[in-house]
Amino acid sequence: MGIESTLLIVKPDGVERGLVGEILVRIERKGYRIEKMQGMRITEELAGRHYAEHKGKPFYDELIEYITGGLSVVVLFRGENAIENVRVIMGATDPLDATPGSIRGAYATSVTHNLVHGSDSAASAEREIELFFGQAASA
Ligand code: DAT
Ligand code: MG
Repeated sequence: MGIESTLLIVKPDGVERGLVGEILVRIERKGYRIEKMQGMRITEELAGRHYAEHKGKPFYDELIEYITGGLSVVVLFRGENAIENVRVIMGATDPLDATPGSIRGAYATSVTHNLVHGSDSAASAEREIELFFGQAASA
């Protein structure tokens, strides 16, 4: 709650499909501001640290292959209740469950290729921002 920072990733399918602008504009128009942004190909090492909580799950290998398979755009958004609101704008993890007005509900068809990542808690946001932008960025 309050003014928060959160990490959003437009995953490789979003970049390949030319949806970066469409995705970011929804979050900007809701009221959040881009503080940092970088295009990068996420390495296996970074992907493994980012998705450490999912290690050992049946979808883990596919997830790592997908997130490292092309260019991603990594964004630090900041504003009032940013963490929870960005998750709402993204929609549920499985696009079948996502509301049609959400990013995943509007543009994604598969739970693997679900276009975006967003931090799911204050602890995750702090950890992920540090991982992608370094400690100074998460203050
Ligand atoms: P979210 O990305 O909504 O935070 P998560 O953290 O539970 O969801 O999972 C991370 C990613 O892993 C998710 O965006 C897509 C993939 N994933 C999750 N559950 C899956 C499943 N049952 N089958 C295939 N991929 C899955
Ligand atoms: Mg998650």
